[in-house]
Amino acid sequence: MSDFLKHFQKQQASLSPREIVRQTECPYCSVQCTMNLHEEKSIRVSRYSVTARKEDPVTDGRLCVKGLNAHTHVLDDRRLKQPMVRGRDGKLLNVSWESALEQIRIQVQSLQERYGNDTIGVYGGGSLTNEESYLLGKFARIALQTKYIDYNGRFCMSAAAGASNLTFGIDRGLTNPLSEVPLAKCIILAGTNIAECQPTIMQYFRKARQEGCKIIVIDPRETATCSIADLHLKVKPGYDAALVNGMLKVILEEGYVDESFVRERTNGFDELAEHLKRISLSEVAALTGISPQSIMEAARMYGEAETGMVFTARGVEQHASGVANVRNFLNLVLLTGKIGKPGCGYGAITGQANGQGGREHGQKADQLPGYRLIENPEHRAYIAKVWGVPEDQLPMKGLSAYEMMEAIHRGEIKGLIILGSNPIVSNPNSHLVEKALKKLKFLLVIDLFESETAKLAHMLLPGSAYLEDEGTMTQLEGRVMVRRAVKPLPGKARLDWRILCDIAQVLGKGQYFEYRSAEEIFDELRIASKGGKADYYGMTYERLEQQHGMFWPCPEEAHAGTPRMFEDGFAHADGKAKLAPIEHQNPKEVANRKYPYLLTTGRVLQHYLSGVQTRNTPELNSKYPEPLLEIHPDAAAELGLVHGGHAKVASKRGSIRLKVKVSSKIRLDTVFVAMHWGGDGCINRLTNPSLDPVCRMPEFKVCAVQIAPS
Ligand SMILES: Nc1nc2c(c(=O)[nH]1)N[C@H]1C(S)=C(S)[C@@H](COP(=O)(O)OP(=O)(O)OC[C@H]3O[C@@H](n4cnc5c(=O)[nH]c(N)nc54)[C@H](O)[C@@H]3O)O[C@H]1N2
Ligand SMILES: Nc1nc2c(c(=O)[nH]1)N[C@H]1C(S)=C(S)[C@@H](COP(=O)(O)OP(=O)(O)OC[C@H]3O[C@@H](n4cnc5c(=O)[nH]c(N)nc54)[C@H](O)[C@@H]3O)O[C@H]1N2
Ligand code: SF4
Ligand SMILES: [Mo]
Repeated sequence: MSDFLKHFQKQQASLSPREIVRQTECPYCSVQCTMNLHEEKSIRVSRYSVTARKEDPVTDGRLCVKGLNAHTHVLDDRRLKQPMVRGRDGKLLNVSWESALEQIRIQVQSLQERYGNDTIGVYGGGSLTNEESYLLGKFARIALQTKYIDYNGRFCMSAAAGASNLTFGIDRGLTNPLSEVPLAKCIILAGTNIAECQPTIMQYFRKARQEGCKIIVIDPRETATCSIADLHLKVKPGYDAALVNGMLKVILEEGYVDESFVRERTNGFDELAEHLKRISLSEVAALTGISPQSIMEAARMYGEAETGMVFTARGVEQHASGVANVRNFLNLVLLTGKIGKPGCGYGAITGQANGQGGREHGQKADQLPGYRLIENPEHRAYIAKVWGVPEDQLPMKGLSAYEMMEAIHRGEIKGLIILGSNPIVSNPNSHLVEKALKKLKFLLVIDLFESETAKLAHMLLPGSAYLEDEGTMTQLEGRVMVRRAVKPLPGKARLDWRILCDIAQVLGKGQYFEYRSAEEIFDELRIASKGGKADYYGMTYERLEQQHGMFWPCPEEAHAGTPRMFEDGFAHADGKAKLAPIEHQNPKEVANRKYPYLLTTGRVLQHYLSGVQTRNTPELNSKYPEPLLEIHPDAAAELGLVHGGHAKVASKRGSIRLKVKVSSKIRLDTVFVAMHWGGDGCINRLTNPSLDPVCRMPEFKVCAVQIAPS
């Protein structure tokens, strides 16, 4: 009997007969805190509540406010419970599954006959299980035979992934387990607001600090995470690479380079050293707004420490130079030899529940399962064999998420199927996205709610929430965990993976999608990932449950998994990592006379992403019911704004009206707005869709704006 079952039975024995307790995992952030869902049955209704699990492998029995309230939206009566089709009058009508599937068949086939297979696009998300991410990629390539598939992780992880692939030859978010954080003697937290975004892992950093670790936070705002900082560098948004060049120069000149590590385990030192000679600390200070003394202090803290870790998140990554920004932080790690050892490593803190697994198994435009590449002939041949199709039937790569929206706008894609994302709220330059989605001849949305995007859909299908669905999720450490279903689906809702199989069936491709359970999909995924970079072959549901999750790569059933990466070598052919000189680039928009302030965007504790789930959770929404414009008191005074008053904020692309929150915690030249609202509260009406040349990440974290009282 598995540990999970034993634990479950023990719990049952200690409860009243009407109370049932089942283990589940939070649907929100990448920590994937496990929790107990209590169901108290009375004659007519069941009451649900949640408690933390002391046995959780990561959180030591902690949950944040989102996790404690996560079940609320799942139980909400506004959940979609029936397939719906939009009538001629624009109203949604309930239809049967048979009728919905038949209409999907007609729409897809007639569009593809007329405009070719690539006229249908697919758009996924990082909340989906590994099994669903895998299936969505297979669905696009086999059932629809379209090259157009991408997902919201493009906006999330792509810059860090791009940098890790270039520097290390592989991309796993955290190179070391969180349990090693307290072994670090210096930690850099750059553009990551852990206290609000992954609150239950703050304990590791607090513990490190108690053990004498120095913590440096790099953020234009003094966030809640700064409560653990020994040094806060209030960088100007968009200038991280410049700041790191300054730190690297100090590291090099003051002798903090680990020479034997650099010699034996890296390439590219000479070019980097040459580049650093040209860096001037006073120029860096002028660009970043950080004094030369603070730059030196930070470099010395990290350089002197015997062990150390660097973490980045979206603050550094969501830029048109996101890959370059992260690569410079990796230069810091490599130059000082702080990787591949206990308490030494790098971490890109993943965002979504399955942000890590979601980027490994083929829902990305250029990717096949196991982190294989769709344009690599050997990779194509292997996956074609697993799927039982001739290799030339697999499409080549398509476009990134925002570029797909542009292709829709140009009329090159006429049908779109969205599973688990709300792109009209989360894409940059959302005016264009709205126009594009309205041009579609067929928009199918599979969701839990009628999201802002679903409001434009021709057809809506009721999908499954985390309590109802089963599958594996790969959390931020690279640990794969099984999440069991603990509740039946509401109304006529269906499991997300089942819906994909049903659509494939009516499209005449049912023979490739004959699964009876998520576990069967996982068993196919294991084979598809075998020999790939993200190798899951050695994991089975049984092993995963017995061991409270396992770290990939895990190439054999006898393999224990890989908690710490790069102990002996990196994943490039010669086993070495690549140092790279990084030239600082200005953000695509800098402050100017017409648009004198810099807008940066991000998150608040109570809400999650496009807000569909958390705005539908009264306990969370009531605490932060509308977007706020965070602005420095001196800037507010100059503009004539008062706390609680309203302001109009405009960029070149659009404007919105927001309530003002005056705060001395933000830089004078910068304002901050959270991303969790659609419609008139959607900050993405303003954001800049300039994309990173390597990973196609948009510049969510900086654009130029003007502000006026309203
Ligand atoms: N409460 C909550 N938690 C979440 C989420 C959520 O929506 N709400 N979303 C999840 C997801 S998908 C993600 S991706 C993660 C995101 O987690 P984070 O990346 O930590 O969150 P953000 O708020 O987007 O950005 C982090 C910080 O970057 C700073 N920043 C802005 N511009 C710059 C810059 O140019 N340089 C630097 N160094 N910093 C900058 C911002 O001030 C902000 O404090 O959180 C996950 N957890
Ligand atoms: N300005 C700005 N924009 C940003 C960012 C930023 O920092 N600033 N961050 C970016 C980042 S990091 C991310 S990750 C994206 C996220 O952006 P989105 O993908 O748009 O965000 P979500 O709110 O997660 O959208 C999920 C949708 O799927 C539904 N859903 C949730 N779980 C399930 C499920 O299991 N099954 C089904 N069928 N539906 C489900 C929800 O109801 C919701 O409608 O936003 C990006 N946009
Ligand atoms: S939102 Fe993240 S930290 Fe909070 S309970 Fe859920 S998984 Fe844990
Ligand atoms: Mo994200």
